[in-house]
Amino acid sequence: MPRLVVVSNRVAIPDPTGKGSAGGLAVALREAFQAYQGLWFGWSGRVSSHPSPEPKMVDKGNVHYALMDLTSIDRQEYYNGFANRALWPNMHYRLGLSEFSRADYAGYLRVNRSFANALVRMIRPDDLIWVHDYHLIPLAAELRALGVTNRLGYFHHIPWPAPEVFGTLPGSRELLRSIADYDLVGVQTDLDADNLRRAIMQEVGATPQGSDVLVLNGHRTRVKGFPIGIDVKGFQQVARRAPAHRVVTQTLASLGSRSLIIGVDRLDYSKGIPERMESFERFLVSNPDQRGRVTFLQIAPTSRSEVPEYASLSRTASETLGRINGTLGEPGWVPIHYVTSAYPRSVLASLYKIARVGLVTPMRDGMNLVAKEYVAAQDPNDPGVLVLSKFAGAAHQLTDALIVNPNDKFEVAEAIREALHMDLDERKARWQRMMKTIQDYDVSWWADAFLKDLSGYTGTSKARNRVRIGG
Ligand code: GDG
Repeated sequence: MPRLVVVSNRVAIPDPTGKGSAGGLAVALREAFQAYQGLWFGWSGRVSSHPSPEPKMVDKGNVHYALMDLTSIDRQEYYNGFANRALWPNMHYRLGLSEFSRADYAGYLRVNRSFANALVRMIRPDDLIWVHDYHLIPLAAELRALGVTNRLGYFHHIPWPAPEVFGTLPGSRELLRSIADYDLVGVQTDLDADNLRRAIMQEVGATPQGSDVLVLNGHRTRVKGFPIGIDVKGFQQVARRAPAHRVVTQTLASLGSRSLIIGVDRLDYSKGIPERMESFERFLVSNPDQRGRVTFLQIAPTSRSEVPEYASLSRTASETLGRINGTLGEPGWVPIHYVTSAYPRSVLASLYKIARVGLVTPMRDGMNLVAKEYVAAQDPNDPGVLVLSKFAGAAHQLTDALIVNPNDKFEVAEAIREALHMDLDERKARWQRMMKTIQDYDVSWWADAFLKDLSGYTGTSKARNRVRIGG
């Protein structure tokens, strides 16, 4: 049996408090590793003036972690710079925010090369290698240049934009050529797959073979949608437990008979947080009878605070919050509660369950796991309603949510009204259909489907399809 080697920008060593890293990738991979043993290689999150070219090894449970430090220039150019100031905004259709710098791009390529140099020494001939996300697009090309012939897979967690959008980024052709060095490229939706295939064909001249395979310089790459899921059972178990945490009991006490609307997102401009607050404001203005009867809680853990656009978003969110609470609040009722710290998963699950409405309105999102977690946490006998942006990958699957355009505040406000007034039969019917989808396509399905495709293994049972580590 081949061994599984996962490579991602950050390596998330399990944190027993449950707070840890709030990123969706960390959550999904941690859950995937429950079933798959192996090696997880990536950045430790630490900066050092003279990082060792060899990773530091940590063994926990069934996973060996290989951790690389970066210099502060690496972090600035590779992570804050090219990955998060050029690629991230471009791939979320925010061209006005995309800042390209040649130095940052060189830093991005340099870190990918140094990761490949360290990783190549650890790879065994039959290892399956699964690389994650936009920080590491050139890794396959670097590994191939070092003679690696293993099966190489890449999963892209964020949207792949239309070729006309991606093509505005300097270096985009080189990135498309290097992504074609992977054997399998997974994206969140069929739309993303179509965008990426078109770009590789139009920009670097690959030829199609069948519906999802492209051939470039004699190498075949399959590009396909694998919508990421959540650990549904695990999340339901957490949600069923009694709400013991102070935050949950206080929220319940302060709500009284009011309805709760919840939003949970990293503080990121792709998530549409100030826009969502303004939609809620529009709802209160259009429905004055609802003032004092509903509270919107937005949990938004701070993220990427060294990147200037995130600092600016933080100011905008606070200003929008202050303005709305100042103009619409009343003694004894604050319309929007806004917190920027991270909470344990069990607290999130309890809050999702209490909330009548899950408000998930990103401007663009690869998938959005919060939408799925909100559905999983609901009481089957009295489920809440999901309001979901049409620009989240999740909207391709959760078609029984109230689907909205987050740019249209009137439309979102109307969906909030509809959600709060929806009768029990309709809430149950919509929830049951969404629940079936998230159960059928949970995180184990996602990892199994990707790895089965990558390894070319064609067994039928779930257990046989699993890839196990040799030691
Ligand atoms: C990227 C893509 C794609 C949030 N706050 C806390 C907390 N979280 C958890 C949520 C959820 C995860 O973080 C966020 O996942 P998302 O999918 O919503 O978003 P990104 O972080 O942007 O993830 C995204 C994902 O990768 C997976 O492929 O879906 O499109 O952008 O699980 O619950 N967790 C805890 N405390 C918090 O305060 N413990």
